[in-house]
Amino acid sequence: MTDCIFCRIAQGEIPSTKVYEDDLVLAFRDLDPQAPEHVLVIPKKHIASVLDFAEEDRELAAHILTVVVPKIARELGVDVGGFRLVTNTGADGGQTVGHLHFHLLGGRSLAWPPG
Ligand code: DGP
Repeated sequence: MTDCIFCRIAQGEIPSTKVYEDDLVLAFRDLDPQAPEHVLVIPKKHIASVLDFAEEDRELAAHILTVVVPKIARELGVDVGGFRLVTNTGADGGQTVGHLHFHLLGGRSLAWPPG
């Protein structure tokens, strides 16, 4: 989708600070970090939100959760102290970009519940 900012980042049309990339997934630093480590993990394919994962995306979803997120967490060093993985969904969930993304936040003690 050419009007999707994260599709444009995935295609390299908009610069980002990459922390991980493979054929299916890109992870880059959030423009407005809410923690010392704040990375966005996105599928390169346009998926609007976690509600839009289709049957054909099973391997992609598993890849993100079982390979990509643990690898990034270990590389950032937040696996030891802990971190938060969250995907805001829809207006009440606070989603502002309509391309599925997982926030990986760490490097400080995070409060709960979120606002
Ligand atoms: P959400 O509110 O959950 O949809 O999160 C969207 C996040 O995306 C927000 O934390 C700011 C970040 N963001 C928006 N535009 C850009 C951008 O152009 N570059 C980067 N690196 N992050 C962006």
